[in-house]
Amino acid sequence: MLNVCRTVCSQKLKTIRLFSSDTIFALSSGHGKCGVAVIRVSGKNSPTALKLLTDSNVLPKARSAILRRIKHPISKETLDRGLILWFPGPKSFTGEDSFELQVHGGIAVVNAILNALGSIPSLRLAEPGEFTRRAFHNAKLDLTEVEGLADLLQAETELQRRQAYLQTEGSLSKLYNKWKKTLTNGVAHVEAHIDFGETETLEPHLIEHVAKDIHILARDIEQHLADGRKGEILRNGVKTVILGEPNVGKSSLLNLLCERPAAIVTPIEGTTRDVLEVTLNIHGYPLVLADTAGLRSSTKDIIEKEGIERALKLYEKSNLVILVVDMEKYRNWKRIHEERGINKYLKEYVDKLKISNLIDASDENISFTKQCLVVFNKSDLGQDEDASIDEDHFVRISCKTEDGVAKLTHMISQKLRILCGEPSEEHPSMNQLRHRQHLSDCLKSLQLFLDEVSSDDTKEYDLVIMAEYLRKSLRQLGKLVGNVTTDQLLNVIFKDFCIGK
Ligand SMILES: Nc1nc2c(ncn2[C@@H]2O[C@H](COP(=O)(O)OP(=O)(O)O)[C@@H](O)[C@H]2O)c(=O)[nH]1
Ligand SMILES: [Mg+2]
Repeated sequence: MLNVCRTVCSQKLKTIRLFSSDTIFALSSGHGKCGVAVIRVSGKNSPTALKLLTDSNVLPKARSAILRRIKHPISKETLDRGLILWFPGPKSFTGEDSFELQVHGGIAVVNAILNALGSIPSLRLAEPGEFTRRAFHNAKLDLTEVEGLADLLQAETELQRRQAYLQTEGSLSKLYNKWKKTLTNGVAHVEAHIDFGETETLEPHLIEHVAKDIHILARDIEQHLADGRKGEILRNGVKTVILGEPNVGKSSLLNLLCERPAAIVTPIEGTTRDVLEVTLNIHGYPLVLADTAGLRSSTKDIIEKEGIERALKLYEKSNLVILVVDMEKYRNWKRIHEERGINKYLKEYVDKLKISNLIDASDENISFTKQCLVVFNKSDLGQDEDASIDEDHFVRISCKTEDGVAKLTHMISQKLRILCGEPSEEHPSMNQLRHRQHLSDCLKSLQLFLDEVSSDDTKEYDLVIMAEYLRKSLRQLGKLVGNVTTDQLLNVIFKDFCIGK
C-alpha cells in the first residue's frame, strides 16, 4: 500500500497548482482490514488538500466531526463517505494545520484515499514518527512526553499503560521543569553576583540562599535516582528466572503459568537446555518468565553444561528468582535430619546449585539478596505437616493437581508490586537509562557546587566556577526534557514510532 503511495507521490500531477512543500499524510490506524480507518494530514497545505478532497471552497467547522463525501482531487470520483475533523494550528496534535479522515477500513478504500492525497503536489507520505516529531518541534510535547507516547503505543499491560499515560500527560516533564526553574534561578543569582558583586541592590547572603535551594534539589534528585529502578523494570518487564535442580518441575511450572505446553516436560534429567522465555501479564504487571536448565555439576553433557551457564548468567541479571524445590526430596531430607530446619535445607540447596549468594540464612532467619519466591513443588506426592513452609516467601504447590497455584500467582503479583511500584502522578518514576544518566550527571555538578560552598570558610566563593557547575547541571536537565538535543538523539527516540504517529 505504501509503495503505491510513494509511486504516486513521486509522480506528482502537474495539472494542480504546485504547493510549497512538506505537508505529510499517513494511515494512522493499524494496517489491514478494519471497521474504521483514520488517515491524518498535517502541514501548511492541509487546508487546500481538505478543500480538494471535499470538493468545496469552504473549510468545515474546526474540531467538529462532519460527514462528507471524499472525492479524488482530479477525477472528482467519490471514493468514500466519512467523518472529517479539521484542526487548524496551533491547536492541533502537531501544532500545524491538520485534519483527520475517518473512513471505511477496507484496504481498497484506504489505498484510494492515500493515492488521492499523494496526487496533490507538495503532499508526501509521512516518515515513521514524523507527526510526533513535528509536535515536539512545535513545543506541543517535550522529550519525556514523546517517550511516554512511544511507551503508550508499546504498552502491553495495565500498569505499563498507566505509567506511560501519566508520562505523556507530563508527570515527569512537570517535575523536571520545576527542577529546571530552581536551577535557572540559582544560575541567575550567582551570575548577578558576578556582575554586580555584593552591592546594596543584591540581597545579602544570596549565595547561601541559593546553596540552600540547591541542597534541597540535590536531595530530591538523589531520592528520585534511588527508586530501585522501578519505572525501568515496569517499562521493560520484570525479568524472572525459574531455577532449581533437574526434575523438580521448573518446566511444568512455566507451562502452568503461561497456560500452554511451551516447554518440554519429561522425567529425564537434563531435558531443558536452552533458556525459554515467555511474557505474561500478572495483575497488570509484565513478567518476562524464563525456564532454565536444571542446575547440577555432575553432568558431562556439553550442551547441558552450556544450558547451566546460561541459566546462571540469567540469574545474575534477573529481578526476581523463583526457586523450585522438590517437596519429596525435602521430606526425605527432613526424615534424616530431624533436628535441622528448613533454612538449613535451603542454604544447602543453593550451595549445591552454585547460587549461594542468593540466601543469607541462620537457624531462625532467612533473607534473600534479591527478590525471591521458594516454590515447594510436587505437594501431591505425600502428606506433610511442616508448618514452617507457610511463610511469606515459601509456597507449596503441585504442578500436577494445580494445588497452590493461585496462592503462588498472588505472591508473584506482590513481588511485582514491590519491584515496579504503582505509577503515580505525584511521584513519577523515570524509566529510561537516558533519564538516569542525565540526572546522575546533573547531580554530580550540583554536588561540586555544594562542595565549593562548604569548602570555603572565608565565604570568598569562586563564583565563576560555581556558576559553571550550575549551568552544567541545567544543561543536563535541558537534555532530559529536550531543550538541548542532537539529531542523533532524536533519531534514536523517534525510531520506535510507526508511520502515522
Ligand atoms: N507428581 C508430580 N509430578 C510432577 C509435578 N511437577 C512436575 N512433575 C513431574 O516431574 C518430572 C520433571 O518435570 P519437569 O517440569 O520437566 O522438571 P524440570 O526438569 O525441573 O523442568 C516430569 O515427569 C513431571 O511430570 C508435580 O507437581 N507432581
Ligand atoms: Mg525443564
